Amino acid sequence: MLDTARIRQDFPILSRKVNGVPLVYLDNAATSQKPRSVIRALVDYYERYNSNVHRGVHTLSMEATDAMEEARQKVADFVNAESPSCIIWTRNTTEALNLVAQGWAMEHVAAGERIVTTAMEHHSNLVPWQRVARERGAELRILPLAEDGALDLSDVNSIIDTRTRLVTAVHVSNSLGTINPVKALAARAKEVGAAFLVDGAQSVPHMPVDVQDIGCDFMAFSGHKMLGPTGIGVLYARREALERMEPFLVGGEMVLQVSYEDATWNDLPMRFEAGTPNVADAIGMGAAVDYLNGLGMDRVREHEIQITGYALDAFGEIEDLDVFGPADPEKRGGVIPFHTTEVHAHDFGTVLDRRGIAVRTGHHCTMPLMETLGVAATARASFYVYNTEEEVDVLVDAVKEAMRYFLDGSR
Ligand code: 7TS
Repeated sequence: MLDTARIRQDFPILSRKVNGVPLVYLDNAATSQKPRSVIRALVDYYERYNSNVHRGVHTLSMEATDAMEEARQKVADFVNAESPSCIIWTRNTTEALNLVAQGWAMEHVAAGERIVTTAMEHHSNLVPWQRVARERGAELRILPLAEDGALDLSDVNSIIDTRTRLVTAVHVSNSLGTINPVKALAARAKEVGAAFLVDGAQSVPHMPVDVQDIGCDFMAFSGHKMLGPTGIGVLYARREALERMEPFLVGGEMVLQVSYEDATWNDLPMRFEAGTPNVADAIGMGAAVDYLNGLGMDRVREHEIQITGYALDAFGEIEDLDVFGPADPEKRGGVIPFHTTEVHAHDFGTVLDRRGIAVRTGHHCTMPLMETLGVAATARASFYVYNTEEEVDVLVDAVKEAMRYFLDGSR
């Protein structure tokens, strides 16, 4: 098991107080906190070797280039990519997904063909496909939700058919916690000759992820949700997929030869990284990967199953409170969305904040899913490596108190 007491000492922010009480940070699906080693890597870069990369022959530039490329290698190894040239730096998951939409789908999806996504996607993995479908005259199909918060795959073979060019799915839902069977979806996509894209924003930070084992062509994820800095994300792409992709930003860094009339593209991965990259935050993301590797991703996942199971049991005992997503903690990530008709999600958020507890409230950028669930909003607690069962107790007490308060008030 993870030694949460020791881990917590690595995160300076966890010792602060909010509204006079210790912070209980349970908004990790939105963004995670950062360990000292990540903060130090950023400061170290700016204090010792801040420089532009891939251009200078001077020492600082070479040091910065080496550090950024080392971070790329670390990220590649972290998800078992074939090569660091399959790792493209982006700003975040959203940009990585849009890169596939603009660079790949706009090129390869034709009128009358199909793109398939799921009913539980974050807007970032839905809206880009709506646009591609509209502009290319393609059809967007949705894999529906089953009763238990999993995907209903009973019609998967007719929804993903031979006219499908791209299948995409979130690996772990940020609104339900559901872990989707991405390996099976990859196999079906392959059967019909479609590309397969995984939104790994909520999986890569929380469990061992192996892109080759899954068999995906693309995977998108963000540094800030995995103990790294904001402003840095990743698109993993298989080499063959990258070679069939067009850059959607053009300019410096991404070219090989330029004349007044024309230009040729640089090698991979630089072809997709126009302009000065986010050197500092890429290096910071490398430090975050080091930290997670130090804990061991198997143990990170184990901790999450344990704390999620504990929270599900405790929430299960609260009358009139609905918890969405699969009942089995083995089948979900550390995300607990809860809802009651008695208390508005935002009121939960406010009352919990008074107790120092940070949770997310709202639609979590999954408005169509909220409609399917028949709710306007949920409150959501989400866990990470530093969260403890004691913090779950504080949360559960505060939720009970809020329900008592609003129920009494409404009588
Ligand atoms: N995909 C999933 C599954 C996500 O959970 C998020 C962010 C994104 C994509 C977008 O990531 P970004 O780094 O590009 O913003 N999810 C959340 C959330 O649940 N609350 O705040 C952000």
